[in-house]
Amino acid sequence: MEEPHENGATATGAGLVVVANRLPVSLERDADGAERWRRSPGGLVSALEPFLRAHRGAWVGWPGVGGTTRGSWQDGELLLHPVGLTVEEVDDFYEGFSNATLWPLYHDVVMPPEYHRHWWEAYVHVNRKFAAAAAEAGGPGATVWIQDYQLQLVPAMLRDLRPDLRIGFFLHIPFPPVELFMRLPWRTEIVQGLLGADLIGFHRPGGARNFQWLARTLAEAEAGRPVSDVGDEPGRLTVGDRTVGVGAFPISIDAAELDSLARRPDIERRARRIRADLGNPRKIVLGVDRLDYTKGIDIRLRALHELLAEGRISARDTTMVQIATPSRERVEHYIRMREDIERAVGRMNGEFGRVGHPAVHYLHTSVGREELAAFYRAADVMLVTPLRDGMNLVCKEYVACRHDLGGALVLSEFAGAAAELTDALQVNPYHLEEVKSQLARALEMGPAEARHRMTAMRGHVLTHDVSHWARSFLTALRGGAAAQGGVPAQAGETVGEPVGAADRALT
Ligand code: GDG
Repeated sequence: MEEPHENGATATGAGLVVVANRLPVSLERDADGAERWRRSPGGLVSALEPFLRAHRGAWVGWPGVGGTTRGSWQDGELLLHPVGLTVEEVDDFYEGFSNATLWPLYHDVVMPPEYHRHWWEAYVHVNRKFAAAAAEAGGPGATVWIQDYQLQLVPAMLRDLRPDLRIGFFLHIPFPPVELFMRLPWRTEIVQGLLGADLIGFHRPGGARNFQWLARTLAEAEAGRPVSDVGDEPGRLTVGDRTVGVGAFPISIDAAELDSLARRPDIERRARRIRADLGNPRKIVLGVDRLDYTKGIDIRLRALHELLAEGRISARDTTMVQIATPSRERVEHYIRMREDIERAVGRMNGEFGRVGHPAVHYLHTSVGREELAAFYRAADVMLVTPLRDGMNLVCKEYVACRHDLGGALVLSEFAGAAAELTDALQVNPYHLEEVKSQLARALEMGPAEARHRMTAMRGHVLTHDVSHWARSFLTALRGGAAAQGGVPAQAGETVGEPVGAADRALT
């Protein structure tokens, strides 16, 4: 990465701006106070960065360390525009309102959300900072794409500052059932904040429909075209003299990149080495998650425990690996959940492990991307059991890595991905007996059935990749804004434009 340098590019402004809680680079501070920038890899970054670079675009976000302030800088073709947060803002806006109010509320209240007025005030204040930074970064008539639950007030704030902009918003987590959303003391403000966008995207049509209902109920929006289950054409709402698109845009991964990574001989060798290091068990079961209470790690451990206790499987020939990436380590619920999971792992190993052969290998760490691909290649069964998940990219990554058409996927029906990966062995994670029986079935699945299921899932994942996601959102955003240029929104109207050369740069 180019060494950051101050740059005056904001004077003219970018034509395309992404606004996300985090920048695609993180500032890290050593114990002696020295600061270093590190690229933070991730699906969103790899999807949007080439596209942004092709447009000489800008990325607005927090650099990841409280208490730093610095100006924007150019990184090659990309303008990075940091939003500095104080340590208190990180506590109240990020760990508080974003991760201890909105995150559990939007994930079916699997943990009780906390409602604190000073957290909300920090959320409003920080959203205003992001809106101001986006207003500064965008050139005349620019397209601005705001990402995720931390920034739901930014669309309306930005529209007030810069009515010339075309504004899109995408929510990466589930949008909750209306009964749950209605508990939020600041529900109207959030809905009004989102309605500042020209297009609001969700993973699933159900979330988009919930939002349409709430917008009509809380913000006097008028119903336009309903959200349909198929196609990229969004539903519509009318707010005053504006039209707002509301639709489902299921996110995905860079499937081709992962497919070729997994085919590399060194990754194959590493996968064999992993199997050997685990003692060449007959079956390897894998879980890969951020250590989060929504991911159902406890459920899969319980299922494995009971299968072992009932003698339906044996720790002599079945080994589980759980990679649990550290996450939100200062939030109370996460501290307790980590203790519970580590206790469950310890109990299982105490009961079923042998010297040198634990039943569960638990890695509380983040592994490199190549290592991750090798684990996906090595695993006979992938367990993805969230209680609720907006999409879940891990299951798509597993599928992308299985060019050998081997391996079985056990997938929660409450992950957004379940609507697409219908050939997975689907489970209700609240139904322990079902999780057990599907896990047992996956462990016994014959190669012909595995091949049949994996072929169907790969057919979907390799054709519906992250570029497809970004392109369909941005195309709908252009069409949506164009429709507002004169033609009033009507049920059944056609939106969307041909994909231009700039959009093709994404692929
Ligand atoms: C949110 C929504 C939605 C995990 N451990 C390691 C590692 N990872 C990578 C995975 C995957 C990503 O992190 C996790 O993505 P998920 O989609 O599974 O989950 P969230 O982080 O909760 O993401 C989710 C997503 O946003 C996108 O919209 O799908 O529903 O909650 O890419 O591979 N990567 C590496 N080492 C690890 O140890 N390299």
